[in-house]
Amino acid sequence: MPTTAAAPDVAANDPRLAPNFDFRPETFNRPRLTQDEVAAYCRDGYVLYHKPVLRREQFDGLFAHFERLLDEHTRAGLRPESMDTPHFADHRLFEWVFCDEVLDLVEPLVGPNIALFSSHFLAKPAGDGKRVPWHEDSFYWRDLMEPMHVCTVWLSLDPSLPENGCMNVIPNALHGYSDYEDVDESTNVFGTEINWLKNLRTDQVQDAGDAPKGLRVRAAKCELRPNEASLHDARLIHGSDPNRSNLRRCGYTMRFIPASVLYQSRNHRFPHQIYLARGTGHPDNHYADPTRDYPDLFEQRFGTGNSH
Ligand SMILES: O=C(O)CCC(=O)C(=O)O
Repeated sequence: MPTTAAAPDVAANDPRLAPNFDFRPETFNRPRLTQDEVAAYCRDGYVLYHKPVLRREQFDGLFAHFERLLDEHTRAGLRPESMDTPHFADHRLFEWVFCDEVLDLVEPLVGPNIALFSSHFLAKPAGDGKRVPWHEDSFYWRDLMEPMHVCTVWLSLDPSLPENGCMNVIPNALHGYSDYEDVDESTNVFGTEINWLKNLRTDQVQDAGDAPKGLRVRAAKCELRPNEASLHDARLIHGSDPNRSNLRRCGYTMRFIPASVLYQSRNHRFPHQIYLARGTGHPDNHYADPTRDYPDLFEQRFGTGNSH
């Protein structure tokens, strides 16, 4: 089925465009997730965090930094969606990736020993932003770690709305290892998709007749203001529609694993490395140095297009 959703433009005075800087005295208290939020994540495989993630100056700094990186990236002729593993080439990003405001958000979900698995600026330009096929991250990462335990913080840098292709999830769809088919990479961020969901727009998902037995198949939209986030489990089915609106959509995905996970780097399809963020690591893992850049590694990955 073709993906031809009409996406209306977003008005400049739309209240959903304003960054969430609604700070309260308890905003940065630990733990940053309530018991209900942790329970929702465990049950549904994701949770929406409609509270400020970063302090105002941190968010503004990250946003300005991203704009500079995006400018360099697109001037090199590359698609905005393909800003994968930028932290390999730019260790200044660890100022945000390893800040307490982010790590305190994932600690209730992955525990006190935390490693960074990956990061990606997934920017969909206004007008022709690509679709993200329905997928489970765990399918692509299945040989890389034991056990499979990745929590992605999807930090909204731009407003993330149904109109501009916000991320969508199928709550509680946590099988993790579905069957996949090829899709067109000229219109999709990567080239494979869960077969029974192939090319379905978010609003068509509830009609999909081929869902595995017992699976509740209604997609939920992860609508977020800038400086809010979603957190999702690697096994969750998720994806996003194309961006045909007048508004860019960018999320910074920061993917964390418990540091006790054994990471099998030799199985990675692309050159890759992990970093210890907090606490104690697994004795058999090698952790890269977050105070330096790895330009050679970044070059080897350059152009591969996505972190899956
Ligand atoms: O940004 C999107 O639309 C999808 C993101 C995604 O697939 C992920 O974070 O794993």
